[in-house]
Amino acid sequence: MIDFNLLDEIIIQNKFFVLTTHVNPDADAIGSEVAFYHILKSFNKQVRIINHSSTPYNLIFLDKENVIEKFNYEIHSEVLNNAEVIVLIDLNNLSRTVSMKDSIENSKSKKIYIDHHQSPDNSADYYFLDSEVSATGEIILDFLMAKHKNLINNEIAVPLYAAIMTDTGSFRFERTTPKLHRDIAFLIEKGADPVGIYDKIYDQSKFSKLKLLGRSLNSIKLLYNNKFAYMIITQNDLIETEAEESDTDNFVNYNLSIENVVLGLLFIELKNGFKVSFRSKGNVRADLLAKNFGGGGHKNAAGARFYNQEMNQDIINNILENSIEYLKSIGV
Ligand SMILES: [Mn+2]
Repeated sequence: MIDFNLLDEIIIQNKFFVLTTHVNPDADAIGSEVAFYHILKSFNKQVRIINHSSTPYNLIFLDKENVIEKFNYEIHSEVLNNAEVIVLIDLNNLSRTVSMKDSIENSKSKKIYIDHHQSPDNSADYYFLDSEVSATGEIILDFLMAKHKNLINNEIAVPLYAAIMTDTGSFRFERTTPKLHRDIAFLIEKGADPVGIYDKIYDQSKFSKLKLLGRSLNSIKLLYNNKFAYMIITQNDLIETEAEESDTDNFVNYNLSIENVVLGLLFIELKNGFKVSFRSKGNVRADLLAKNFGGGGHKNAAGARFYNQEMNQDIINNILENSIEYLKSIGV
């Protein structure tokens, strides 16, 4: 159980907060940051949001007041050093802040994690973690429902709804509980519009994204009695379709839409390395697989990044073989 009284105390006792999140932020990351920003503002705190990555184009509407800044060492290392509290949202491993990591580590500020992933590192002073909930946005919503229900207005309801809608796969993943639906109903009463928010996030894609999705689907291969699927996106695919890395969000889930598939991987070649997303069904543990390669995540959704490593056939085969060994080991 998260100690929300402690979170309250930290808010009351400090004046200057910097919020940040992980590389390649999703709607849970951005929505939770924006919601927490407004919570702190309603306590008359000084708040800045500084991220390593720019905000993906389909999530810019969540940052209505345009308060999210992109990290620039010259400008922001001093800001991070002067912050009383750095709030790390939707991550629990400092390396996920990439270019900001050293400045955060060296800052004399208190550091807190608000997150729903497993296996946190020990970089923070305070941990507000719950790996049993669907989204970091749900932790923030729990905090508000427990302590400050009256603060929930449109400015907070919209980003929290977006955070939770996306991390629950539009309210269908395992942790979509009756309690979550009841709290979401409250957000809708406070002005979160399910039709409009879904449309902005998922149905205003650039054509380039759809072209890239087409290529990814074309690349799918089935292994291990058709229970294991994977797809590959190369830099060439990204360049030729003019799509962006953030466009690939959710592509990996298409693997699991194939009958009998219980494990799906997506390999994406980056400018300086590559990343692999793991998705699974039921008791097949995506997080354990990702962990073999220095990554992590949730039971059924995880990832690993390989910096400065070429994505060649050998390393792909190695990861595929490792995955098959794992499936064998658990008797799938
Ligand atoms: Mn999340």
